[in-house]
Amino acid sequence: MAILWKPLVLVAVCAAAVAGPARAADCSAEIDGNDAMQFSKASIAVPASCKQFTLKLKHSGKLPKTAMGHNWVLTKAADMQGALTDGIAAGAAKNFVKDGDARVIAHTKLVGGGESDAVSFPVASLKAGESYAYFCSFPGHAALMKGTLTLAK
Ligand code: CU1
Repeated sequence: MAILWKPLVLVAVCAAAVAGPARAADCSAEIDGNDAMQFSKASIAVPASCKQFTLKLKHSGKLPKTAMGHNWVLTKAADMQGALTDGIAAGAAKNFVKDGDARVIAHTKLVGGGESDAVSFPVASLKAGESYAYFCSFPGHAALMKGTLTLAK
């Protein structure tokens, strides 16, 4: 009997190996912000095969958004500082994002401990080879809370 089932196991292992790369691209990512002013990811790769990409932001801490609020803002890396400065000036009521800021590709609202928010954006708004940055625009947070986003092949 032992000789009979061995080829079956081999077939199953091969099938799993083939299924891996062939499965549909993951068109979403989840990122965590915490009470220590940290994001759980330093980079995100968006598969080019996705039409829309969804980012879910979760605040895993306990502090209220007035003290330790987090958002997730996406811009070109070169636009980050300008969008950040204008976002901070816009204030908490605007989620620290300037109204109609064309540099901002996508952003969530500001969330406090235990809260979450999600944003979807068209992958066509990203260009291959361009360097994008995501960050939290709550005053003072972007020094630590930032990462890079790229369009993956
Ligand atoms: Cu933050």
